[in-house]
Amino acid sequence: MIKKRMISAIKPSGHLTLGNYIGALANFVKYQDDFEMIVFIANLHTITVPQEPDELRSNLEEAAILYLAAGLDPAKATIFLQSDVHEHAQLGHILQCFTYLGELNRMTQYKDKVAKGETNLGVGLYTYPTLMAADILLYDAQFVPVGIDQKQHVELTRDLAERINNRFDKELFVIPEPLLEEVGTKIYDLQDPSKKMSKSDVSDKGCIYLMDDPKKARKKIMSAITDSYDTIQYDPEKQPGISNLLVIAASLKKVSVDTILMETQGMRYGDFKKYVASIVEETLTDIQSRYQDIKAQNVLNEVLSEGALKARSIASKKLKEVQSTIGIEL
Ligand code: ATP
Ligand code: LTN
Repeated sequence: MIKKRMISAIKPSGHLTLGNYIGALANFVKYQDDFEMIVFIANLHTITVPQEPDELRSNLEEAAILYLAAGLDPAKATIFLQSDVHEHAQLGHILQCFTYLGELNRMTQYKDKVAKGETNLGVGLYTYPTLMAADILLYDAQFVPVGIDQKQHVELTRDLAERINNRFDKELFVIPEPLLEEVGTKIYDLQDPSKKMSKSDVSDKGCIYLMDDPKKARKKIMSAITDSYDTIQYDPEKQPGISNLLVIAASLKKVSVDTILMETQGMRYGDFKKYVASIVEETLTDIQSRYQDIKAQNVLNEVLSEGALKARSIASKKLKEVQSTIGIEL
C-alpha cells in the first residue's frame, strides 16, 4: 500500500517547549508508521528574526536530538536540516514571484509584530510564509500536521498551489491539507493562559521546556494560574488555566479530556496539580533519558546527512519540473 506523504517542521528559535511537543513533535511520532513522514529542522525560518550564532547552533542540535528522543525513527521518517536541501530556498524565491503583497500583509505572524509596534523587521520575516509553502510543495505532501497558529500558512500554500496549477494548466503541485488534532493544538502559558506557551518568551515561568529539570517543571505546574471556582471542568472560557492543565494531561497520557475528568473527579486544585505535575515530570524524565543516550551515541550527523540525501532526491525532481514548467530552464 502506498502511504500518503506528510511534512512538518519546527524552528530552532529557542529551547523546544511542551507546546511544541504536544502540538507538533508527539504527532510526528504518532504518524510515522502510517504515513511517509518528512520532518526537518527549519533553520532558514529561524533566521527571520536575529539570532546569536552559538546559541542558534546549540538550539539546532538540541532540537534535532529531541526529534529522535521524542521517538522519531530515522528508519521510518526522513529527518533533515532545511538548509542542507538548497531546493527549499530556490522554490521559495519562485513562489514569492507568484505571491501578492496583499496576501503577505494579511499573515498574522507578521501583522501581530507590526501591530505591537516592532520596528526593524526583516524582509525574511515578511516572506517567511512563501518559504514555508516551498517546504511543503517541494515534496508533494498531502498533509501538514501543525498547531493552530500555522493553519493560515498552510492555507496560503494551498492558494499558491492552486494558482500555479491553474496558470500552467497542470497538476504541478499537490494541494496540501493542514492536519489539526482535536485537542492540544494550542497549549497556553501557565502564568497567562490567554497566551500561547512560546519558546520565544522572555519569562520562562509559564513555559515548560523539554530540557527543563523535571523537578523544576513540576514546580511550574504547581504554580500555574487557576481560578476560584474550585471545580475541575473543561471550560476554556471561564477556566482557561484548569482547562489547559486538563489538555496537557490528556495529551501526554494519550487519552481524552473526559477520561482525565473522570480520573480527577472531586480532587482539590492542589491534588489535581500534583496529578498533572507527575505526568509532566515523567514525560520529561523519559525524553531526557533518551536524549542523553542519543547524544552519547554521536549519530546525529549521520542521521541528518542521510535524511538530506533522501529529501534532496525528491526535492530536486520537483524543482526541475517547476523550473521547466515556468520556462526558466530548457
Ligand atoms: P514561537 O513559540 O517561537 O513563536 P513556535 O514554537 O510557534 O514559535 P515552531 O517552533 O516552528 O514555532 O512551531 C513548531 C510547531 O509547534 C508548530 O506546528 C506549532 O504550531 C507548534 N506549537 C508551538 N507552540 C505550540 C503550543 N503552545 N501549543 C501547541 N502547538 C504549538
Ligand atoms: N512555520 C512553522 C515551521 C515550519 C513548517 C514548515 C511547518 C516551517 N516550514 C513546513 C510545517 C511545514 C512554524 O513556525 N511553526
